[in-house]
Amino acid sequence: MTDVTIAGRRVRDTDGWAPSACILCECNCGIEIKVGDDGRSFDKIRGDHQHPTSEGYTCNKALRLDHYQNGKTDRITQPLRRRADGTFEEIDWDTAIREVAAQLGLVRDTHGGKTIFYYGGGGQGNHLGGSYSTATTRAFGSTYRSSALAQEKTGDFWVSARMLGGMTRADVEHCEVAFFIGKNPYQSHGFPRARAVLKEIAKDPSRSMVVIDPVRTETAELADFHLQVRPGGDAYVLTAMAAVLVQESLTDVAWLADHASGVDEVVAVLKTVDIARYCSLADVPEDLVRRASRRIASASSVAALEDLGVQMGRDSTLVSYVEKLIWLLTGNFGKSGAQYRSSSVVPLGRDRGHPAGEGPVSPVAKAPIISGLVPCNVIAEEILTDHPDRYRAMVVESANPAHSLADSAKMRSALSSLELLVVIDVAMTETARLADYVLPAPTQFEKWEATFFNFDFPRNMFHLRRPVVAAPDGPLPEPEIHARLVEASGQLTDIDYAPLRAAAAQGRGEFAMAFLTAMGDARLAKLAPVLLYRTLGPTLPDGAAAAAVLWAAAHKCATDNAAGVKRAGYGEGPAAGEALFDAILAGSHGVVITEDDEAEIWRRVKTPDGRVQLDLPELRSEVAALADRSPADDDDWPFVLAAGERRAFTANTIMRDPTWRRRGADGVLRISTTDADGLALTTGDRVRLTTKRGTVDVSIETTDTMRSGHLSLPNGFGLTVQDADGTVTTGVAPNELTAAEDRDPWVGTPWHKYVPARLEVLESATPPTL
Ligand SMILES: Nc1nc2c(c(=O)[nH]1)N[C@H]1C(S)=C(S)[C@@H](COP(=O)(O)OP(=O)(O)OC[C@H]3O[C@@H](n4cnc5c(=O)[nH]c(N)nc54)[C@H](O)[C@@H]3O)O[C@H]1N2
Ligand SMILES: Nc1nc2c(c(=O)[nH]1)N[C@H]1C(S)=C(S)[C@@H](COP(=O)(O)OP(=O)(O)OC[C@H]3O[C@@H](n4cnc5c(=O)[nH]c(N)nc54)[C@H](O)[C@@H]3O)O[C@H]1N2
Ligand code: SF4
Ligand SMILES: [Mo]
Repeated sequence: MTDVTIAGRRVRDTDGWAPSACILCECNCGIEIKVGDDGRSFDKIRGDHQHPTSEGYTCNKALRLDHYQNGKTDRITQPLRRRADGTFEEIDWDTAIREVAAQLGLVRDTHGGKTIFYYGGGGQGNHLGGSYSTATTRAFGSTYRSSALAQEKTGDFWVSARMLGGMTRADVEHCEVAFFIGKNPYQSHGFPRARAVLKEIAKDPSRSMVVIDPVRTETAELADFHLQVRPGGDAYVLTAMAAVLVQESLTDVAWLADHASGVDEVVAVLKTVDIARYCSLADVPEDLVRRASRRIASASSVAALEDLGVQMGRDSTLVSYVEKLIWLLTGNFGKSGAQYRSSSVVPLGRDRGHPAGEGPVSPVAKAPIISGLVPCNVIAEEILTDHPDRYRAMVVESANPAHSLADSAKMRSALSSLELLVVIDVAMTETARLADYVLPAPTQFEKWEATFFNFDFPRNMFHLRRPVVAAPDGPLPEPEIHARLVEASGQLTDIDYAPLRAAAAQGRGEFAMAFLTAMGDARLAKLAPVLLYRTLGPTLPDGAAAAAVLWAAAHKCATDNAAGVKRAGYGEGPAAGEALFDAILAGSHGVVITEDDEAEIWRRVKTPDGRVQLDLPELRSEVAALADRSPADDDDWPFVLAAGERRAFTANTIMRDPTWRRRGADGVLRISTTDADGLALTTGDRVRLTTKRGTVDVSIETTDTMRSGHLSLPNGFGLTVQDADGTVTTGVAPNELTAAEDRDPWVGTPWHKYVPARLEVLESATPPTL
């Protein structure tokens, strides 16, 4: 095999396999792709053994990535402008950029830049382009933004910031006990080599797995303790577990004395908990809850992972808090196999941790802004109002909010009522179809790309991916789109670039000095990403201009994590930042960026007294108040629907070609065998599913893995793509059924896993209604 050259650059290893990464979940496993003779098709995909964390591992989904690159995806390759009749016309880039910039400028001048809202910035595989968006938003005076993180992780961010000074992760690979709460890593992953690690834990008699999930998932099947909780009962079962630790004197008193504040306040509440009653409210046997809690207490290390089952549940923030109490009361932070705070090239979840009511809020709904993100569930109501501060224009980049946010009908009407909607995407998505302008980007295999989801310990890594195939004529990479928009705003010109370009031509040291000087100018500082892209960018090898922003990020990483970066072999001082950046540029299979020890974790605990904070008074009071409430039962809605389950072949909305799925093509509604028998239903029958927000018809699959009263629909379905024969819609879009107002009282995250529902039988022998 010979090298392949794209635009004069060698991009393939000599044996014809090009290193890249899977872009379908946050793990971003390293892969190698063999491109066919046509220069486009992905003939073969295999795990990349040189990748520092996945080490050759992939799941079934990576092998289907050709459907993203070459499938029926409604790819867009020219900028599009909406005509008065709602159809689109192709326009050239100069026109597109000029008009978009003019219209953003008009909204800013008429209503203020704060009425321009930015959404997205990357899916599971692409954050590099979105990192240039801050220059665009600042150029047009926009301040409010959000992304998918504000419908899943913000409760966790808020609690973690206040208890531990920032986001934590779990070292599942090395733990004695793995503890999964509303998380099914067998399908959804969430840590490297998940299936292999789960199997290792399951077969090792000295290790255990505890799972809290209403479904006997593939993960629960491997567990030693499966607490098959009533949907929405998590606050009770977790509080019962924390209470067992306190009431059976299983807490790590010495560790708490050394490391924690606020212990007495929390212990006082947990002492009063009626464990038997809470277990019965959660519908989990008390004996099982006690045994699981004792196993956690006796372990040398516990890695706990909560995810959407609770983060999109009714008590999500409360549950995030109690879940952390359990591992903190047992001393499971700051050591191998437990929770940690990691290094990062670009940090996520940068919340300052304001107590409730004290932090920034959104302009109309006054909803708390966590980590800079407006809660997704209030976006539509902040548009559909006559409030003077309502959002009037929106830029959506690499996201599909018309499909992925709660209440699609309301979201569609909000997006349609904007004065301006600009969408930057690779495909004509549900959101793009509502846009005034659609700006096409190359796919993630046609450009330099990276994710910022790297939070491993003790070795953390970063993977800058090279293009694998050539982009078609037409699309522009996101950094180029942002640079052109900023330039069209008139805020950056060649005069600003000239000194930096001259310095870059002399070398990185000279560039660093010139860049520092430029950052002293507030106007330039706020546009830094584009400034880097236009000046340092062109000097980077192999056309890696998009990586320019990583130069500053690498320097910051080396300053913030000096010891870890040094241990990873990059030296010290400013030279370490340069060495790290060069390694990232050269390391096409991913590179280790830091080698941490446990002291590093504690150094990152930036709480006021440097100790972990157990007592968050508002949430402690809510734990105490659990005694006075019970899970709601509503005769109108005999079922609870989990809207958006991860299955073997689901992937948010990045995989638009329905034929990518080898199994589960229809996206069936799962229902317990008990309930199906009661309705005389069987797999393949059709039902009408109704929630307060919508009604859909769907095929069912019966299963004995589910509790009676529980239903589940997969995520990523209900996409409409153009086919030679017209349009095809596959399965049900979950957010036709969810309501924007159903959200967490603390941070506004949605209740997608707790949607009250009812069923009618459509096609079956007997038609009763439950
Ligand atoms: N295959 C696949 N993997 C993915 C993705 C994908 O689309 N497909 N998406 C990625 C993304 S973006 C994310 S955020 C992660 C999400 O990963 P997960 O959170 O693991 O995924 P889910 O299947 O949405 O929810 C997890 C579990 O919550 C359970 N659950 C439902 N209701 C409740 C409840 O009331 N209490 C409890 N305790 N559990 C409940 C469900 O039964 C399910 O097993 O997955 C990532 N990985
Ligand atoms: N009911 C319900 N709703 C949910 C969930 C659920 O469990 N239930 N899960 C939620 C979760 S956890 C998440 S993370 C969100 C995800 O929802 P979103 O954040 O909206 O993201 P995706 O569906 O991944 O959409 C990514 C978009 O990026 C585009 N794209 C792909 N590659 C590129 C590229 O290189 N450049 C650009 N510019 N665009 C590109 C794709 O075409 C697609 O339109 O969905 C959420 N919605
Ligand atoms: S675990 Fe599977 S879906 Fe996630 S990145 Fe790896 S191969 Fe892709
Ligand atoms: Mo997600």
